[in-house]
Amino acid sequence: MMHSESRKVDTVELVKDYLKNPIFRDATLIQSEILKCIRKVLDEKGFVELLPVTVSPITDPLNHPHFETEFEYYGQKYSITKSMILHKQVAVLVHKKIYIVSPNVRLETEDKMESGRHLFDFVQIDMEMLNASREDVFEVMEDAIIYTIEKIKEKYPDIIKKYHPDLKTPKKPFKRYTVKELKEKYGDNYEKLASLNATEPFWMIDIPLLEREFYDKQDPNRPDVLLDFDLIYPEGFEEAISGGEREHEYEQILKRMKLKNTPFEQFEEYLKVAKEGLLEHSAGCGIGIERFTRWLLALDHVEKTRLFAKTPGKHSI
Ligand code: ASN
Repeated sequence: MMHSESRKVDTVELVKDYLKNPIFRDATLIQSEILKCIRKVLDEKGFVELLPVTVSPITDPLNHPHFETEFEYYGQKYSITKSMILHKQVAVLVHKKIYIVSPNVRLETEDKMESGRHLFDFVQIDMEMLNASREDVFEVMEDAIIYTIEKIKEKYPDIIKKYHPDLKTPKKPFKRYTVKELKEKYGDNYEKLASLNATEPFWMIDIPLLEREFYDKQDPNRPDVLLDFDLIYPEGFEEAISGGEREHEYEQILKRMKLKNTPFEQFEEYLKVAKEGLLEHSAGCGIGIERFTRWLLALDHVEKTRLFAKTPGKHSI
């Protein structure tokens, strides 16, 4: 158990830090520009921005240990959204290209306190495209990242010079590496080591079947891997994006749930829609806004990228 002192935050000192430490001002300014730039690219490509779902009886089961946020309201159980993935699969039937600036609450365990990459309340821009492949998603996100970096370097050269003077604008197409390739080269700690060795962001593709949830599509030709991906930042900043092509066929979703002992009851409403045959093939992803800010400014921790940040295991306001 972590000593309780390490959890405590002196709120008055924190507010004083916001006022005198330029990091908070600089990082929130850059973050505001990130939001504007990604929105601009997605809007120009014909995406429709939807409002976030913050509570629902169904949410992302996630693939790592965490605490639940369940509460009951007039006889129905709700959770705070961990990601809007299951809602995106439905929303994309209404508009073919969608995105949401989506707050997610994931009650991470305290061992994530010092990872530098985790907040238990964070925001991702979650996008989804109907009838699309992962290549289509790469194209959109590469444009969004390149445009954002160019714009920020142009508009805030002094801030970038101060925090990340050697920040390079990546070139399209970003490189792709399979998990298998990375494991062979770097061993078990492949994500961290490959990130440390890279000088530009790269796509990590073909994640093994059991390492992701039932909504990411199994490759029909190579059933031990998924048609999904992460984007990895260079210089040791690790995961930027995760996404994939989606399972939409009821039988396949059930099979995938069984493989990981996912309790059907929790996804009853989602399964009803899938059983009715309403879901269609789609692909999409989410980009973490605090992590993008952290990388652009080469900060040691995402908690410096927002006011009132919620660090796993720590107290906060
Ligand atoms: N946003 C991710 C996706 O689209 C899901 C997640 O955040 N777990 O696949």
